[in-house]
Amino acid sequence: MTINWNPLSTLIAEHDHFIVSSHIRPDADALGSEMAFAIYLEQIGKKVRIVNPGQSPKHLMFLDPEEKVATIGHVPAEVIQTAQIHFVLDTCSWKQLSGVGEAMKTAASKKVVIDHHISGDDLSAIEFKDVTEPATGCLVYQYLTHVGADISAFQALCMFAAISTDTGWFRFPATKPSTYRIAAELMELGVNPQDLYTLLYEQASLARLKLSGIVLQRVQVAFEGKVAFTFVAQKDLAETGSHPTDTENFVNECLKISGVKIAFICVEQQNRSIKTSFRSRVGSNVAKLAETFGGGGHKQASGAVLNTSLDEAIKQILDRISSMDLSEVDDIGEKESEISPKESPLQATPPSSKVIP
Ligand SMILES: [Mn+2]
Repeated sequence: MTINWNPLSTLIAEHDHFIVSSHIRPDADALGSEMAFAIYLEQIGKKVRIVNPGQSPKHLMFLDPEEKVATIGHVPAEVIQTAQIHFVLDTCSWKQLSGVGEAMKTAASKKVVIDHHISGDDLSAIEFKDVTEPATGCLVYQYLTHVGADISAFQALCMFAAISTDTGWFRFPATKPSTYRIAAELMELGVNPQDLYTLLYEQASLARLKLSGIVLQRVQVAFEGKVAFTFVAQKDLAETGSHPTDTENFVNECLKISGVKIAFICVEQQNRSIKTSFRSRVGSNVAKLAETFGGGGHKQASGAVLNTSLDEAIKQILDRISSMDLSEVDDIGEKESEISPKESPLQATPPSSKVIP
């Protein structure tokens, strides 16, 4: 699939005042794509503001060293209202645009979406979408090369960060030969993947490392090793001096155990509710599971909040897993011999011992 970029060039040529936005909790694909694209617009003499619905995470501030990215609450309303084109990158969802979406709705600007997500709302936008691309960064790169932009080393870094993170460092199924070609070209433009990897993935605090020790020590498996889980209590954060965001990714560690199909982590919140994240390998649908607790998400990653104790939350989740068929055998064309319907991955004997000692 190749996007016809000419209409985008025409739109840009005919206007001068632009807003570039992306989704709440911007990730490296959102920020990297926005930065690389906005810098290009500036290079060709356009006025551009990057305005997001929420703050950028601290660990991604290296993509915005001059703090160009503003949040919607911190820009005067007329900035959005007077823009001629409002670019939306890496999302096509009103919900994900949050406050930016609200402001967009009343603005007269033309809306333009550059995105790679399958699902989305009708933003009444001109869309430049390619769902076969693993990252919006790939689309921005395509456009910048289409117009022969003079891509700086920093823009290259932004796009490499966008693409490498959305592909799980080039290993997710959406990664394709052209993805590696783009990476190669970005490297030729000055990106050092080793340094970038360190910036992205090797910035843990001592507190987080200690917390991970506690949390991983606690991992238990159930259902004959097909489900792995752990938990974080408020006192663990206090004892290690960790930040609540430090619990991110621990659930993915649980999924690394051989044979595990579903992993979850229960994190006790300050208000004592239990925020639970579910992960699964292809073949099991944890969105269904999260929905039964009033949550939601994707088949492979979902979440829910349970208003109960840690001990009780884990018990309820295990009970629910034992009573549900979460397998997605047909969906992925998995061979019947691998998972027989009789022996669904999640209908095995529940664990006998009490979950939390
Ligand atoms: Mn993306």
